[in-house]
Amino acid sequence: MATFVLNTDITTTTPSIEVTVDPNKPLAIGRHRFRLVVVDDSGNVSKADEVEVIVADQSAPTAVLNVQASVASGASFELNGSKSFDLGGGTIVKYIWTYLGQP
Ligand SMILES: [Ca+2]
Repeated sequence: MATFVLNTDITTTTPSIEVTVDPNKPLAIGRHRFRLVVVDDSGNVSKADEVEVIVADQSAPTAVLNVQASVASGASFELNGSKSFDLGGGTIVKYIWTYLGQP
């Protein structure tokens, strides 16, 4: 477990490391780069290897549809999806409405 700070080296004697992310401070959506340099027991230092990982919103949003319980015959009314929400760092950008007829 390690909390990485931008451009700050972390040294370990083990060959793997967890990038510990605070769920309340997630990495931004998009590409993030990491670098590894290794040193042998004679003190020889490798060239750097770098990778990119893509942090993506992989969670589906949740639709929440509200409407008043009853409306007068012939009156227009509003459907409201503003309580819908998205997790995983994304935002809702489209609402798709469908009339399904009478039950
Ligand atoms: Ca999402």
